[in-house]
Amino acid sequence: MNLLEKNEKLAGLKSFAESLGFDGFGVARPELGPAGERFGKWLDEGYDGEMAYMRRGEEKRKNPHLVLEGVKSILCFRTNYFAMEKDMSYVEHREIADISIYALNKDYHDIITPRLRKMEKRIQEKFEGCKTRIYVDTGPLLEKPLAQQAGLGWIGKHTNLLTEGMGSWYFLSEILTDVVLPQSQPADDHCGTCRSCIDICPTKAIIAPYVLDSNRCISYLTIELKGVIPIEYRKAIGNRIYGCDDCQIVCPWNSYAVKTDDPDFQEKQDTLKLIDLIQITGEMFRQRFKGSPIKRIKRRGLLRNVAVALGNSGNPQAIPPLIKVLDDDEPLIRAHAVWALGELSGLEVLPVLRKKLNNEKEDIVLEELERVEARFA
Ligand code: B12
Repeated sequence: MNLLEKNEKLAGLKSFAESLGFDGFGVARPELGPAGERFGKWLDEGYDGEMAYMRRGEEKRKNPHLVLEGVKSILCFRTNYFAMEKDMSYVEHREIADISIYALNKDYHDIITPRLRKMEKRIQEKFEGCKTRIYVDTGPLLEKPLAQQAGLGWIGKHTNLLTEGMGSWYFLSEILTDVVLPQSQPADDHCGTCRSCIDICPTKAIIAPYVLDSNRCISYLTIELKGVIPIEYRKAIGNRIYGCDDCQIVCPWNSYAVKTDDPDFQEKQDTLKLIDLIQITGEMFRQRFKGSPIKRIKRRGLLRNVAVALGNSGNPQAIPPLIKVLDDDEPLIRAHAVWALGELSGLEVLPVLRKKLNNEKEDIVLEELERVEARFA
């Protein structure tokens, strides 16, 4: 097949991708260049926190040839999920749970995977007998540097991929293939001297331009971290209960973000009250978050985050439900409820805590109790 024919087929694939709801499409070579080394350094510094899967897949992430033997091209796709304006005023509504825009809808893996499968089928029809493999954050692949090479945007100082005239509110996904396809023109960096994302980050997780320490990132702390949220970040978490959008909200390029009319991404923030969420039972959790990415952190993760947010809410009405939660079976939830009660109450909370936790055996809960006792000593 000559280059002209390949370009024609590629144009056909591009319009098919658009019809499936992908708003950006490009081709990268399966070589990572400096991104592979930077990834290794990032792991060496421990910036991956407890995300063991990042380390496990290190070699594959650095080398797409280990993901698909004989890979020649990586088709990269962008899916816009921006359906609602969001500004920093959400932090003032301290009694309302904030959920990152990307997590408001059905889990994006479930939305994008069927689209990728259709795309994969079309590629196999056009290039008979070719090998393909699809990805949407479902395996070891460095999606951002590949998408940058495929011309879909550049990696910003906040470390997300962003695009001129489009912003960064989109997901990435890929199809690896052994077909040699013409490579797209890589995108250039347009962050310039801007530092908005670095300065806004509540936990100062962007420790240098283009370098994120996950251990500090609220997205990591509220989603990926399974255990106790380190005390030094709890106040900064504010009312964010699942992920964080701040570095993207303040990015000047996001003022050009175009809203999507994709029916799968139309869910708006539905003013969930923290005080209601803390009272959610296992059954209610399963029903309310069925199909949502939030189900990933389970009820224990959600209530841990909600307890922290309630501790930051300044709302004394949260005290009774938090006291009730001290009877929860889950030590992680009890521990964060103790902290929240210490934040919301005065000295009078101590006898209540001591009585409720009279038979407490779990170290993580007892440590929180000691901390509150020390605070009022
Ligand atoms: C692990 C992970 C996380 C971790 C770590 C984030 C991170 N920055 O890597 C945590 C849990 C914190 C996270 C958070 C979020 N994530 Co996430 N995450 C991933 C995942 C699985 C791997 C990313 C990775 O490889 N990180 C490794 C490090 C080394 O990469 P990096 O920080 O990008 O570093 C690169 C550059 O910064 C660059 N670099 C380093 N130094 C320098 C210096 C210079 C001078 C230059 C030019 C470049 C440069 O080189 C590094 C290697 O490429 C990807 C999916 C995937 N498979 O790729 C999704 C992914 C990156 N996440 C995504 C999303 C949506 C988010 C959140 C926005 C969710 C939210 N609202 O809470 C936040 C954003 C937080 C942030 N500012 O990054 C999307 C991003 C889409 C986009 N537009 O870019 C992805 C691509 C998932 C997807 N399929 O769509 N995520």
